[in-house]
Order: sequence, then C-alpha cells, then structure tokens
Amino acid sequence: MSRLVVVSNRLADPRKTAAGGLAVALGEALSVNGGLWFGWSGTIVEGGAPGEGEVHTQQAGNVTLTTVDLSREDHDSYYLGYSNGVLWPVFHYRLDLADFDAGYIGGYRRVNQLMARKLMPLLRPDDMIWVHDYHLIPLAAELRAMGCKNRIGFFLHIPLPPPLILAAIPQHEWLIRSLFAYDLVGFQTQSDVAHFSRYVNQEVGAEALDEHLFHAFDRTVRAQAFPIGIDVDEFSALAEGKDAVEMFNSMKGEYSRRRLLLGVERLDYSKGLPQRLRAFRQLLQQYPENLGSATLIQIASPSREALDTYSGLRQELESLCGSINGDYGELDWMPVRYIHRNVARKRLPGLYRVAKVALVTPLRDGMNLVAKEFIAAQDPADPGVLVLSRFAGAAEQLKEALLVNPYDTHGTAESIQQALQMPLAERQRRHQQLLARIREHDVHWWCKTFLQTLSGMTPG
Ligand code: ADQ
Repeated sequence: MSRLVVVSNRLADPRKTAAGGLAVALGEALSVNGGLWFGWSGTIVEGGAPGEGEVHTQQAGNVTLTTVDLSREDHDSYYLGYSNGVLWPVFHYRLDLADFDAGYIGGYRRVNQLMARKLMPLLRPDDMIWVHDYHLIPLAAELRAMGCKNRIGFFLHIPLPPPLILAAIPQHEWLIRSLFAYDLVGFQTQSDVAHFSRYVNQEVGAEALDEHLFHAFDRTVRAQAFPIGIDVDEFSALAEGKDAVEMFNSMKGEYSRRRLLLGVERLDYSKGLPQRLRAFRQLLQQYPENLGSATLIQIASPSREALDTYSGLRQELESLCGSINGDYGELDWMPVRYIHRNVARKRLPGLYRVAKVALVTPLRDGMNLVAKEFIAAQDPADPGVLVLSRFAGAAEQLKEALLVNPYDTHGTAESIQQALQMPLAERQRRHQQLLARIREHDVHWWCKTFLQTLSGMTPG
C-alpha cells in the first residue's frame, strides 16, 4: 500500500476535536499507512526573502506534519492577494469584488514553487499525493516540472464557476491547464463538473474521452464530483456530550418563550448574511405573529479581516442588526442576537439542537457543512427545519430542506414562516430523509471514494 501525502494551505492536528471532521477524516486516512501532511505553518516572516521559508517538522502519532514559513511579501500576494482577492471572489461569482490588477500572480506562483521545492525531496516513489483547494492549483504542475511521477489528486472545496465567469481571470487558461497536471480532479457537485467540462471543451478544445475523462495538453485528467460530508456519528455523539447539553439547557432556559432561528458561519460575503437579515426583517413585517417571539441568533466568526471587503461587510451587518432591533425590539425582546465570534466545536451541537430553524442561505457555496451539522445534531423526535439556499452545493443532495433563493427577500421570508409553522410529522419525515442522505455520503465515504479512485489510476 502506498503512503498518503496530503497538501493543504493550513494543517490541523488531527488528534484534537477542535480540528473538525475534515481534519479528523484526513488524519485517519493519513495514519492508515503512516502519512505526511504538508502546508504553510501559519508563520509570516516580516522582511523574509520572497520564495524562501524555513521548514518545520512535527510528529502526530504516525503522521508527520511538515510546514513551511512564508515571507510577508509572499503571504500577502499568495494568500491575501491572489487566493482570497482573485480566486475566492471569482469562483463565488463575485467579479465585482475581485482585485485583478494588483499583480498578485507572481507571489501565487512563487509560493506554489516554494511548496513544490520543499515537498519534492520528502516524496517516495509510490506515495499518493492529495492536494487541497484553490491556494494550490498549480502545485502538481510545479512538481511535475521537477520530475515528480507520482499519482496526484486535487480537490476543490469551493465552486467552479461557469466558463464565461472563469474567463474573467487573466490567467484562466494557465489555471485550468495546471489542473491537467493532476491525475484526478475532484469537485463538490455535478454542476461544478459540468462547468469544468464546458470550459475545457469551449476554451481549450479538450477531447472528452468519456463522461469523466478529458484529454488536452498531452495529458488525460479525470474530473468527478465527490460531495464532502461530515462525520455524522462523531457529531451526533458531540450533541450528547456534556458541553453541548449544557449549551442546550442554558439556551432553552434563556429563550423558553421564544422561537429560535440560527445562522452560523465565517463572516464572508459568500454566505449571504445581509440578504438573510433582510429576509428576517421581512418575516417580522409580513407575519406579525412572530413579533415578541422569533429570535435570530447569528454567529459570524471573524475571517480574513485584513481584506477591506470583509471589514465593509462587518459594518453593513452591524448596522442591519441595529436597525432591525431598533425598529422591532421591545424592552424584553431583541429580534437579532449577533455574535462576532467562534463557538467552541463541542458546544455547537447544543446550539443547533435548540434552534427551531437553521438559516443556511449562502449566495454561493462549494458545499456548506453547517447545513449537514445542523441535521446531525437534531433530536429525531422533535427536529428543527433547515432553510437552505439553492446556491449551496449541499442543495444538490439535501432536497428535503426548504430550498430558497437568498436574493428573493419575500420568497425567503415565506419559506422561513413555513419552517416555523411546519407540523411535527412533516419535520420528522424530512429530517429522517436528510439524515439518511448525510449518513450515506459522510466524510469517511468522501475520503475513501476519492482515494480509491485515485489509487486505481495510472500514475504520472
Ligand atoms: P467554509 O466556507 O469555511 O468551508 P463550511 O462548509 O460551512 O464553510 O464549514 C465551516 C465549518 O466551520 C463548519 O464545520 C462549522 O461548524 C465551522 N464554523 C463556521 N462558523 C463557525 C463559528 N462561528 N463558530 C464555530 N464554528 C464555526 C469551505 C467551503 C465550503 C465547504 C467546506 C468543506 O467554502 O463550501 O463545504 O470548505 O469542503
């Protein structure tokens, strides 16, 4: 059996609960035959030389964690600039927020070259390499240029936009050409695969050998959907744990007379937070029976605060929450509780369980794991209702949720009202079907299926 090498921008210690299901699943896959997890250390070296970085190694059981420091200049152009100022907005269909002109591409290439240079000497001939996400698209091409013949797979955690949106990136052809250096490219959904297929057909004249196999640039790549899941059993167990139960009880006591709605995410413009708050305001206006009762708890953790678009979003959100509370609040009832913080992972299931309705309404999302965590945390005898954006990748699987268009304020408000009034039998039926779906395609299925597909391929 070959050793697994995982490469991602950041690493997590797979032994810690706080790391989350994805890190734990990757950690398990890595430990089967003793593995290597490689990425950025999180350290930024002020005044460090571009394209250089010290390497650190740590052992976690039989998994080696190897990381590289980045100079300030590399970090700012690779991470803040190209990854999060160009690729993240464009891949989420936000051309208006992309910063194309700033010349970040040099840093993006330099860091991918640095990572390849540091990783190459650590590789063994039969290692299987699994690269994650948009920060590292050209990594395989850099490794191949250094003579790497191993099997290399890539998984894109965010959506792939349609060809005409992708084509707005000045280096779009180079990016997609880089994907052909992989043997297997995994996407979250069928619609991402369809965008890839259309792009390579229209823009580079690739030959489709079958539904999944594409030939161009003298290479053949397999592109397929592997919808990521959560560890349902681990999350349900967390829901029964001491911290989650404490959270549930204290919230239940505090809000006994209210009907709780919940939103949990990183504070990111892809998550549709202002649109959600407008829909909630519409709910209060259109259905006054919710006054004094419906309470939206919105948890939005700090994210990428060094970027201007993110601080602008924070201000917009704070002002919307303030105006809803000012217009509708009473001395003994505040319609919105907005918390700009992380909730400890062990407590999160308690919060999900106490909510009648979860609002998961991104404008665009690769998958969205919060939707799946909410389902896993529910009490099957009295489950809450999931209101889910049709633009989240998860909507391809979670058809029994109430699917909404988050741009449609009135339509979303109507669906929230429907969720608040849904009879118990219907809630139970929907929840049972959703739970079966997330169980069938959990994070272990995702990991196993991707790696089995990759291991069945001819290397190089
Ligand atoms: P994200 O955009 O980060 O991930 P998501 O899939 O929802 O989004 O995962 C977020 C994770 O962080 C969840 O496990 C959630 O519990 C946790 N989390 C978020 N906000 C939190 C808070 N305030 N407090 C505590 N925990 C919080 C990217 C893509 C997604 C894709 C994932 C995995 O954007 O579309 O589903 O990768 O592939």
